[in-house]
Order: sequence, then C-alpha cells, then structure tokens
Amino acid sequence: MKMASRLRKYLVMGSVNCDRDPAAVLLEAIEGGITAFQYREKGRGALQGKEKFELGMRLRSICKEHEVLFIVNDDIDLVESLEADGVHVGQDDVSPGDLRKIFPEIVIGLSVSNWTEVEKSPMEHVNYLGAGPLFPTSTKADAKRPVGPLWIKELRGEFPSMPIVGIGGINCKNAHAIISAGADGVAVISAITQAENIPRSVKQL
Ligand code: TZP
Ligand code: MG
Repeated sequence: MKMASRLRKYLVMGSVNCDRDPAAVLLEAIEGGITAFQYREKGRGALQGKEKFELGMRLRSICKEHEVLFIVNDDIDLVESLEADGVHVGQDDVSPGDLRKIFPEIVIGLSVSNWTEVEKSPMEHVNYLGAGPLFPTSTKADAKRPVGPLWIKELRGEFPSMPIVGIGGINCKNAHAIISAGADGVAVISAITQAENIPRSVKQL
C-alpha cells in the first residue's frame, strides 16, 4: 500500500490519553479501521524508561499482528528497540537529515505549522507531513495557534505528491473537510480515545 493510503486514519496516543488499558483502546481502533498508529508517550504522568518501553512493546506487537503502520514520537531510542516503521518529529526535535543518517529506511514524519517551518525543513528526508494544529485542541498543552484547513490546501499546492495528514481538534464532524482540502489522512487523539464507541467513530473519520 502507498504511504498516503496508509496514513488515512492515524491514531496518536499514549497512556496519558487513555482512562483504561491503551492496548484495549488500540484494539478497538483497529477494529474500526485505523491504518496507522503513533506511540506518543508524553505529558503529565507519562511513563518513563522501562515502563514506557514495555507499553511500547505491547502496542507495537498489536500493530504488527494487524499490519498497522507503527510510528514512534520523537524518542529515537525506541525506533530500534521497538522495531518501529517510523518516527515522527517536531521542529525542535532531532532533524530529519540526522535521522536519515541513522535510519536510512524508516518512515520520517515531520510537523509543520507555518511557512517559516516549511522553509527550514529538509523535505528530501521527509516521508510525510503532519499539518496543524488545524483546530483548537485541549489535548496538547503547548499546542500552537490553530491554523485552519486552509493550511492543508496551501501545503498541498506546494507539495502535490507529499503525503500530508492533518492534526489538532479533528473529529468525526470536521474530518471530511480536511480530506476535501487535500489531506491524505487525519491524525487524531481524543476523537478516538474519548469516543463512546471507538469502532463507530473510526469508521466516521
Ligand atoms: N500535535 C498538534 S495538535 C496535537 C498534537 C499531538 C494534539 C491532537 O489531539 P486531538 O485530541 O486530536 O486534538
Ligand atoms: Mg516532538
């Protein structure tokens, strides 16, 4: 499957986002049809060290069994130890160029929120862009100002063949607007982790 199609429904999550076993949440999301998963163990109360690794292992093996793309957020030590398919980084993390030197084959995702960030990004080492936050979100405490779906349209204009996913405040109601604006997929946390019926919500994304 092409990278763009593998990013259509992208769950981003760590233990902090779940009020029960993250593995159970992941399994229900897979039942609903997510195509990609990002292990993002961040925020207040996030697991560290051995516990972080062990939860990663459980989630990784579930993704492997169900052929869901498995990406880790930031933590390059986990890329190898969890045999991740890829890593997602922000503007203040290890640069895509340095990542590419260490990992010639993996999927590298990069967050971009504005043109200044795009201009300083080495796109030749990037496999997909995470664009946002598109809408207000209460999930990420330090989220930047929401940029709206127009950002997707602008990025698509500049990068006709780069896989792009929208992120930030996306839910079942506004997801279609993001795809119509030119995104290949939607990356969500709360729209899935807080859903009353996870499989049904994933289907609606
Ligand atoms: N990056 C930009 S916004 C965001 C991240 C990780 C949080 C998205 O969470 P939600 O609940 O889908 O708005
Ligand atoms: Mg980061």
